[in-house]
Amino acid sequence: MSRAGGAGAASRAAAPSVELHRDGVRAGDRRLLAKTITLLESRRADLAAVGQAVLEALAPHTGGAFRVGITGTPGVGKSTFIEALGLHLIDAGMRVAVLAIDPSSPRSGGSILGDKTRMEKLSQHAAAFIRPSPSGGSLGGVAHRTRETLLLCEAAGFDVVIVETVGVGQSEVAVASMVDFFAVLLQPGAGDELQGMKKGVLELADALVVNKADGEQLEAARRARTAYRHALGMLRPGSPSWRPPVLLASAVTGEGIAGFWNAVREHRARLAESGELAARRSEQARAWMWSLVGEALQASFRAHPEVAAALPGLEAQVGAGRATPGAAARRLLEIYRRS
Ligand SMILES: Nc1nc2c(ncn2[C@@H]2O[C@H](COP(=O)(O)OP(=O)(O)O)[C@@H](O)[C@H]2O)c(=O)[nH]1
Ligand SMILES: [Mg+2]
Repeated sequence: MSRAGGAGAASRAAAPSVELHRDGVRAGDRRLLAKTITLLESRRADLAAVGQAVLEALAPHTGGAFRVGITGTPGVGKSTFIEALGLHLIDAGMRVAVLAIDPSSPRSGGSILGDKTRMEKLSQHAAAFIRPSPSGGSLGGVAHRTRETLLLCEAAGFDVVIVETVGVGQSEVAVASMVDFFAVLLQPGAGDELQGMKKGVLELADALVVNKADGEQLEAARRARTAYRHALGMLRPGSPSWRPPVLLASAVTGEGIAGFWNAVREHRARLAESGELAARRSEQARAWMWSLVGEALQASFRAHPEVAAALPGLEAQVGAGRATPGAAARRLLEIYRRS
């Protein structure tokens, strides 16, 4: 018994130290930053709890970065654009973190890992930190981990945190809900894309960027810009102090990269002045809290033994139209509340 107790004490002693990780992240140590993120992503409750404790300890040091989201269909050039932008910012003396949200990413590594070849220069830079999407889990879970990582990167002193997402599902909404500036990258051939593009995504955008505006595609890109300006003109602006611009960019020529960053800075200045930046961030934080509450409640609901026992039958009845969803939900909640 005392032996077992001794072994337990030894393994507790070996548990990762909150202070060590906190101080490491604070000092901008990328290795300890990566380790802390791994703790937060851990499926082991004890390790995840250490990660949460580190995050809590660092909370006073968060909030200092430009938070920029980039979305667009696969192949539009997000990773290439982010690398060019990242190198531009590093040239200007900034430190840049790149995170990804890819709910479809397999366990073996997210899309951004596959893209790492395209961010080769950036990933080798001492002033850059690139982290692929957390793997597995729901979009909600992946988004929560990415938010936490974003905060850690801020505590580590990164000046800019860029969150990339593939334009699938609701991942754009998830990214837009954690950044200050949300940009949509578009292909030079506008017509079809306008048709296929979810209108909701246009409404979320703080800027549209027609990418690959180079070589033979330059003319098409200019036409696309006109078409998108028209499309945006028909939307009600989301902010009284900002009209989303439609920009041209090319990672090949470098054209438009500096212009994009100027737009981000201009947006920041105006929304900071009007108070919208602070309002946006606090609304995002409140929404995040509620989403965590919702997830925890649902987990506790599903874990309830009697609910779990009743669930398959009731679900089947609802599916077959033999019970209404409302009646089944009331029944389940009754069972849940009973004990
Ligand atoms: N001509 C041109 N090609 C580009 C540009 N940016 C990216 N590409 C190419 O487009 C393809 C997809 O780029 P990638 O960054 O992986 O796209 P992602 O899937 O959106 O991350 C690659 O073959 C890139 O070389 C650009 O500005 N101009
Ligand atoms: Mg990519």
